[in-house]
Amino acid sequence: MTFTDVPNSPVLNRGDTFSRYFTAAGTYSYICSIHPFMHGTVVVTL
Ligand SMILES: [Cu+2]
Repeated sequence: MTFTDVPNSPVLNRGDTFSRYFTAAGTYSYICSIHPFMHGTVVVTL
């Protein structure tokens, strides 16, 4: 996953998991590095 900020994930295969710790509230968009049409958003609230 490529986030609009860092850190990004390595390439993930089916069934893989990835976690990252967000230290600030906000809306973080991400895309699949290989398939840019695969995208999502993480909303962090305090
Ligand atoms: Cu993909």
